Amino acid sequence: MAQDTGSGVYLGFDFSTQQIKVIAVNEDSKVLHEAAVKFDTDLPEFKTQGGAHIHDDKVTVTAPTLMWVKALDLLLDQVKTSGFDFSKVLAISGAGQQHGSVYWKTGAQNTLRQLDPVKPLHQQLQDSFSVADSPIWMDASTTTQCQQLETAVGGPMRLAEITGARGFERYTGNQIMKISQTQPDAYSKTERISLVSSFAATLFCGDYAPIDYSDGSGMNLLDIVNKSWSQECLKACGENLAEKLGEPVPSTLLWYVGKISKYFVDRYGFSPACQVVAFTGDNPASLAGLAPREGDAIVSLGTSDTVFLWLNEQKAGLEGHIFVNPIDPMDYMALVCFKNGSLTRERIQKECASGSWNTFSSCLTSTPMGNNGNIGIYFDTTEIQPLAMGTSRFNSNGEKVESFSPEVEVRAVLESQFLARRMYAELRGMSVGPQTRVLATGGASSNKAILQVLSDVFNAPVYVTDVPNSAALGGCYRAKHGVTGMNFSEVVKGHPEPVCVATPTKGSAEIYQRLSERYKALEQQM
Ligand code: ADP
Ligand code: XUL
Repeated sequence: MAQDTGSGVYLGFDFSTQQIKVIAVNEDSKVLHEAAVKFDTDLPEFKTQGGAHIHDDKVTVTAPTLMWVKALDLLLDQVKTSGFDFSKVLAISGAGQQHGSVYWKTGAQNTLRQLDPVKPLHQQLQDSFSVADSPIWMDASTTTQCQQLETAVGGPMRLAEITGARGFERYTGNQIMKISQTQPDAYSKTERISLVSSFAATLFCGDYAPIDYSDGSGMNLLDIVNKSWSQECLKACGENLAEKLGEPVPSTLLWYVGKISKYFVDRYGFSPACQVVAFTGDNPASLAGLAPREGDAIVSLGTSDTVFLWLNEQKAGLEGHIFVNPIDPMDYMALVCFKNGSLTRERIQKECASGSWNTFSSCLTSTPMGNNGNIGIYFDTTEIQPLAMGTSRFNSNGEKVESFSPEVEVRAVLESQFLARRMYAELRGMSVGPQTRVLATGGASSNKAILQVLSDVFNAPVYVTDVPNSAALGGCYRAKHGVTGMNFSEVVKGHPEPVCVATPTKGSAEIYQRLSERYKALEQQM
């Protein structure tokens, strides 16, 4: 293994929807090691699909908390077996899928402080959760709670002004409110509530790690201007909630989090001096991992699709989300998220392209921009904006049709997805044009044919870096930023320059301008 022994090493973890990944980099940002554990296939005993359990009502979506713990056991065992020298690691940080919540049962803190290095974590923490199934970002079951919260603070716009977003079903405050209402006993036996990110940091610290401002912005609970919990929101969501959440902290400052726990020192050979820098959400971590320039728009094509950008100033709105910036807490980050991302593309790939991404790509290259006027909208699960579910197909006359040919279907799913990404991101402050760099990341960013459609629909060049795991890499950079106190631009000095992989095809602007108007009208009908 390419481990360079001379300089320090930083580890970045990504606790994402379908897997946990880790990346190790050296002082020059060179990737030394990468590994991953996939929930569905490496931990089949938890019976997840895409890392989650979709309940019978179709809107409740959870993941077994203990599965994440066991995945970390497996991942670290795997990295250790490969011969990786943990003693060189100066600092770690990482990311978690946003909005998901973990409920630590009274007494769990004691267990965390006394972990036995001979045993895996999942054996010791199996009784530490008061709610066994963590609600995750794909959950859409809390519409009632969103309305209650909005009403409590004076309406959706007021909630957006305080917390950066109107009430969104997946936002953690609404999820907590639901648990406090439907499982009051479990709620009262909860001594601490973590986000997936702070839960992961907690495992490494062997004690409760705080929630950082940036991921904390995805809860409908944080006052994103004053950087403290909003008392009005806390009160509406659950009793003694401030106590259960702990104080939020800036995303970058090291001294709030701490050193790696003795458990990891004894079991894996980490240095006792190894620091843990606050973990954050996967999208904020990706912002760090892509080392963007001002004006770049980032499109992440993972389980969810997200579009996000760095903002110097923010203005509340009802669409999309504003988070505290993970690198500079005085700045902000705008984000729009779409639930029907890779898993929807994957379904169409299975049904129309024999399960092959190559065939899927050929369908894209063999069909024209604009798909001869055919438009399809595919919401396999309830979408975030619009809050709608189901599939609709329209021909060039705007008539509803039952099916498309496989090639048309493949192009239709991408065109409508990217038209929606662009339309909603523009509402949140994105402006794209031929000068904008669109930085693509996430699983589907390895597919050039997909990125060509993205470039055509956005009418902007698309870039990728050769490290597709930007959230995990962002963990490495944030770890280094946190412990060294260097400027962020210094931290990412060795970051590989993004490479342009697609530029807009001639004529795309006009075609997609027209299609965009039609898409908007059809979406409204849904
Ligand atoms: P996560 O949200 O778990 O971090 P990733 O960013 O790793 O997810 O993306 C995983 C997804 O990437 C898979 O569900 C798969 O559909 C998609 N994917 C992987 N390879 C390709 C490809 N060549 N073309 C399109 N999509 C791909
Ligand atoms: C962002 C969102 C998703 C998750 C999972 O608001 O819900 O992107 O972070 O990746």
